[in-house]
Amino acid sequence: ADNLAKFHAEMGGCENCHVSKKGPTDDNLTHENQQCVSCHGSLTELAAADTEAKRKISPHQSHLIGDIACTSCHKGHEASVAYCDACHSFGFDMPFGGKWQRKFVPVDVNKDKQEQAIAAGPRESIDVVVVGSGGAGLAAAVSAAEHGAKVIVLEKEPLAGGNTKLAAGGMNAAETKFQKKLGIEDKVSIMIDDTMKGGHNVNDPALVNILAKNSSDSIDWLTAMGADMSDVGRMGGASVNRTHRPTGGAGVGAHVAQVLYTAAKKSGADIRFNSRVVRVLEDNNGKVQGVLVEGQYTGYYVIKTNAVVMATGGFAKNNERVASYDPKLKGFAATNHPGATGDGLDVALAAGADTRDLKYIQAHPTWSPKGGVMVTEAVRGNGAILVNRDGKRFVNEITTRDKASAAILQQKGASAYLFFDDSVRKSLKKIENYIHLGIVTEGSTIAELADKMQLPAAELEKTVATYNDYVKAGKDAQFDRPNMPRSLSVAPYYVLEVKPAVHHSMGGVKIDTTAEVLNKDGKAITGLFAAGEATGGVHGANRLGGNAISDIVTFGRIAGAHAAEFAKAK
Ligand code: FAD
Ligand code: MEZ
Repeated sequence: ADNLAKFHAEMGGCENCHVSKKGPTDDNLTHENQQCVSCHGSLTELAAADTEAKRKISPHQSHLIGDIACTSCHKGHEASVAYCDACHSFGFDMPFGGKWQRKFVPVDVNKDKQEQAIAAGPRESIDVVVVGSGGAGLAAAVSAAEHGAKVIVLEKEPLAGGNTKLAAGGMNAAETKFQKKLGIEDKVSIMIDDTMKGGHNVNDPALVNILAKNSSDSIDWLTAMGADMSDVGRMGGASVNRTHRPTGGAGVGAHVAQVLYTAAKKSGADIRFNSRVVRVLEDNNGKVQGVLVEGQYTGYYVIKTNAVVMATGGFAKNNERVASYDPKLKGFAATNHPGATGDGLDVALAAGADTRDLKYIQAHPTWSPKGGVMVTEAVRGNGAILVNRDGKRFVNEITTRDKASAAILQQKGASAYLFFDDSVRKSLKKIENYIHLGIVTEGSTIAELADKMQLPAAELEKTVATYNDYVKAGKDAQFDRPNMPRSLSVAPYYVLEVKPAVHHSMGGVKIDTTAEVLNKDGKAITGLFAAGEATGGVHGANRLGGNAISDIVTFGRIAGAHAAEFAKAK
């Protein structure tokens, strides 16, 4: 046997995995995954066995969320590939394993089959279809259910969470109960000013207004569902600490996405994986009538609905597309999940949506080339500094991302080193993940660390001593860094190499304040809503760290509520 399917068929025929010889009956591969678990054990059991075997990194334990199907990695009729390898390179020894690769397949392939499925008519009907199971989609699904709608969520990837599950640093919100408890004085108006300034005033002020005004309520909404958003830190471009995340500074995205996923499931949402929406179907007047789905195993089919929420995220992982809007980013790595390719944008464009700000694409300054992962801005927010190959600081570390990325690219080798001490490590749980991944170098003294990294030891010691003097004086005389929460003087010390990677597409489809998608005449497309990174206008030319999670929760809620109300009124 040269693949898992043949291997299993030799033991007991196709029915070893499938209900019948005809193959899978749904795109979640529900029956097939039950078969895997019944023979091999659950993910939790397999992770426990990995711990017993003292594997440092277990392929069965991760930051991924939701009900992770065995078939996300273990494939029957093709080579099995660890999903983690879309970002990492763990090189797990998988049975019948292959190398991670993903080719972008445009949404308009197989036109004939698509037309046949449309001609066959709808297979089912539902109040609201949500496209995408990231934070915006799941928030929309929960909110639509809260407003009385029955919901189907369609997700093209084999698992939930999109980019949301990767979010690290936190969610921005102003005038929250958690800020109040910590004595942080903030105002909705300051969040608006920071967001507009960070976005170079290219943002749609009406959308920014909604973002900031609803941010505290969105924190409360998540908290009421069981989220822990009690730790408050600072991201670049913010005037005050307003970035909310779980206790101790744990990653925000996997937590929020899991809370929303659980709530969406509880609300009765039917979440279908391996299910790509390739077309929004409209009548002759441009009113939404349904969606055409490309089920990876069940083929093309139509769902009838009058209300569709496009929550398909951005396109930062599609470098061809990125470079077509911003040629400077050609060849750059990306921080994003593999599904961030922009097919949702193509679907919305075909449905007549207008777009804005597509040329504004953000590079995150601190991506680790060693680990293939983004290192959260919260590390800098909590006190880390950036140094170059001469061991010198060169920028206000918590300036906005466009400026920090540009400054790093100007350094020798177009990369920099993130330096911090043990007090920073202890202040932020997320750092443990980077240590676990083996991408951080440790030294018991600054000189030892510098030697390990081939950095000039005396210069690095001088840089750190000077920075510590600034912390004491409360003023960064060199780069005017506004927040210096702690001096860097507790051994051991840590360093990792970082460079910019494509992170966020600020542009997307145009929406109004009710999350309705607008066409080129500025009119709403009846029944089409959108939220999250798929949209443009909230972040202008440059997004502030922490504002995306705020955006997707608030606008996801708004889109879900309006879609449900619209469906009810039909
Ligand atoms: P996503 O979460 O990306 O979800 C979109 C989903 O739609 C995906 O699952 C995708 O597969 C699916 N999809 C796409 N097209 C189709 C289709 N045609 N049919 C069906 N499904 C489709 N922001 C912050 O505010 N704070 C942070 O700390 C933070 N950290 C980040 C860290 C990383 C590593 C990354 C990559 C981003 C981070 N961001 C952060 C940004 C933020 O996570 C994203 O902007 C946000 O989560 C996007 O949410 P979304 O729901 O719009 O899209
Ligand atoms: O908003 C973001 O993208 C963010 C805060 C990322 C991070 O550095 O953690």
